[in-house]
Amino acid sequence: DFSNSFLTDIHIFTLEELKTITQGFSKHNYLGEGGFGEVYKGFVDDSLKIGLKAQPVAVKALKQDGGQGHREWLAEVIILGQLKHPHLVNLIGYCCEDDHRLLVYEYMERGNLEDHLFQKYGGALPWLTRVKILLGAAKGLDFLHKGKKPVIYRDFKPSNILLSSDYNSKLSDFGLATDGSEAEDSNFTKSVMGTEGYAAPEYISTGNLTTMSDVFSFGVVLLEMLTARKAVEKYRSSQRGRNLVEWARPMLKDPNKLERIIDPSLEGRYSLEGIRKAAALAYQCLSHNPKSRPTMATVVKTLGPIIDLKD
Ligand code: ACK
Repeated sequence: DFSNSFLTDIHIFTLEELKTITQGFSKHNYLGEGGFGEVYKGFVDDSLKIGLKAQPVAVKALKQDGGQGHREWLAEVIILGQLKHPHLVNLIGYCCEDDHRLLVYEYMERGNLEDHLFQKYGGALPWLTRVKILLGAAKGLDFLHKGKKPVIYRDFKPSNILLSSDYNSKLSDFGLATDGSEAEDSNFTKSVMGTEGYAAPEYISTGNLTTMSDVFSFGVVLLEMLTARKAVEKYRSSQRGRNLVEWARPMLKDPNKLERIIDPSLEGRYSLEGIRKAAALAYQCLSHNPKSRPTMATVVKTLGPIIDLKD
């Protein structure tokens, strides 16, 4: 029996209402596949008479297999139902009928960061837009980490960062987020979950999951923003193909080599001081030793002033 008494301002939708909102989950409303379900665009309008303001929404329908899809639905309801922040995607409501599990979010006009960063939309993102996106995402992570019981996001990567029309960024997909309590009295989880290329080395090798695992993943995305290269691909260095972090790490801390890895489409369109600060920050976030990484609060403090430096 699922009680929503601890949730603030969450609307419970009927399946019928969600069918109306998404025009019967029509293919014209289909946005894409995420985690454990499909996402559709919808529109809440006043004719529904459910007391919600008229607005566009994104409706995620989780897999109906009773397994991972249901677990992800519950994790999202519990976490996003309680945590409200300008840089976490807003959960407007949910539906739970028979084995149907759906989630209704605010609609984010520009979809996810992955599609923008890796050029699905043509023109490259300007450097300061990239910093604005990173700063927003950093504030979202900082908020999660700062709670009485810190929440570890665990799956920080561009496809989980959603963008509004003015490039405000919000974290989405909390199906893997955890306060660590599911692994009995320690943060050592039995199976490593997350995404190759983004997960911290100590998490992959020993299952040790801390807020510093999120900081490493943040460093990977920061590096992707600097280089416009994907973390999961291999890059040649002498005879060996290396992943992005290993390939770029030495050049991040060498001012004479830094320009070799910066996204060429940014050339001449950034302040060198800002790029250097961002590169030094990425280097620290990507430390092998979790204790050498900055906290997300420090990341926020470091990134903020870069926005004030002129292009
Ligand atoms: O790049 P996209 O359009 O942004 O493709 C993916 C797809 O659904 C699967 O995750 C999009 N999506 C997810 N949540 C939202 C949302 N709240 N607003 C707009 N689009 C969303 C995501």
